[in-house]
Amino acid sequence: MKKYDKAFLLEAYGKMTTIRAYETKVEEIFLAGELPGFTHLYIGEEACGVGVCENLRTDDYIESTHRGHGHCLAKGADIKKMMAELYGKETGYCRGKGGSMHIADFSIGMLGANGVVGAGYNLAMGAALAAKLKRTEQIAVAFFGDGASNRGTFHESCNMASVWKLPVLYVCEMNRWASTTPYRTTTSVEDIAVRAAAYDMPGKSVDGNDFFAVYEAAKEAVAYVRGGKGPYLLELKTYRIKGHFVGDPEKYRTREEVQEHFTKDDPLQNFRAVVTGKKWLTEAELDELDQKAKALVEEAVQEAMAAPYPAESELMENYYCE
Ligand SMILES: Cc1ncc(C[n+]2csc(CCOP(=O)(O)OP(=O)(O)O)c2C)c(N)n1
Repeated sequence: MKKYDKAFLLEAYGKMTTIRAYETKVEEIFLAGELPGFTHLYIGEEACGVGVCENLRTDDYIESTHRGHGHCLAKGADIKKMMAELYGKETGYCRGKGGSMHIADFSIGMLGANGVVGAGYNLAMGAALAAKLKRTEQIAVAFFGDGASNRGTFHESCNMASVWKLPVLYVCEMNRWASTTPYRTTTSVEDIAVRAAAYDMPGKSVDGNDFFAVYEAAKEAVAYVRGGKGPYLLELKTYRIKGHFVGDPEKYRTREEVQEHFTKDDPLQNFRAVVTGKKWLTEAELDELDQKAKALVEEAVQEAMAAPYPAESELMENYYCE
C-alpha cells in the first residue's frame, strides 16, 4: 500500500469519526423524544461517503438519499446547521422546515438528501449535463442503496448518461438491506456493479468498509468521469449497522448478525488498524480526533437547542423559488 500524507489521513479519519459521533448523538436524542420527524443513520458506512468525497472538488455535485447525514458531512456541510435542522430550528439548513431528509447546501455542491428512493439519479444527471454544456469539468455523484438500484429511474438514468457521455459517478452503497428486505430476495445479481455492462460503462465492486479501497477506487472512477469518458458505476460493499430508521424494531434480522458485522468489520476500526499498524498515526492522535468530534457534536446540540423556532408568520415561506 502506498504511503499517505499525514494531513490527509487526519482529515479522512476526522470526517469519519465526526459522522459516527453525529449519528450516535442523533440516535440518542431522537430516542429521548427531543427531535421531530424521521431519521436514518449512516453508522457503519462512513468509509463510503468519505472515501468518495475526498476525491471531489468543492464545486463537484453530490446527490444524496434518505440516509444523507454522512454524505453531507463528507462533502463539507456545516454540522451546526445540520443539527439545527433536525431540531426544526430557524438556524437550520432549511430554516427548520425540511428535517433530516431535505438537507442541501448548494455552496458545496450538495444538491440534497431525498426522501424519495431513487429520485436522485436524474437530479445528478441534470447537474452533470449542465457541467458538460458549460465545460466546467465538474462531475456529479449519485449516491444510492442496493434497494434503489432496482428502481426504473436507475436504469433510465444510466442509459441516458451513457448515451450522452455525461460526467456522472453512480455510487451504490450496498449495505445488504433495503428497509426490511435482504437484497438477494429483490435483486437479480450478486454484484450490482455488473449492471454497468448493460449501459456500456465501467463497473467495479470494492470493500466499502475499507477506506483505502474506497478512496483508490473512487480516485480511478472520478478521473474517468472527469476525463469526459462518460458515467461509471462504483459499488461499495458495506453493512447497515443500525435499524432502517431510528426506532426500527428490526424484526427481520438477528442481533447476532449485526454484532458480527460491527465487531469484525467496523470501518473506523479498520482504518485505525491500518494507520497504527503502519505507524502513520498513533492511537493518541486518533483518540484526540474522536474527542474533538464528540465535543463538536455537543456544541452543535447546545446551539441548536438554544436557537429559536421559525416564526409562525413564516409558515408559508420557502416553498417555491421567488
Ligand atoms: C419511491 C419510494 N419507495 C419506497 C420508499 C420507502 N423506503 C424508504 S427507504 C427504503 C429502502 C431503501 O433501501 P436502499 O435503497 O437499499 O437504501 P438503504 O436504506 O439501505 O440505505 C424504502 C423502501 C420511498 N421512500 N420512496
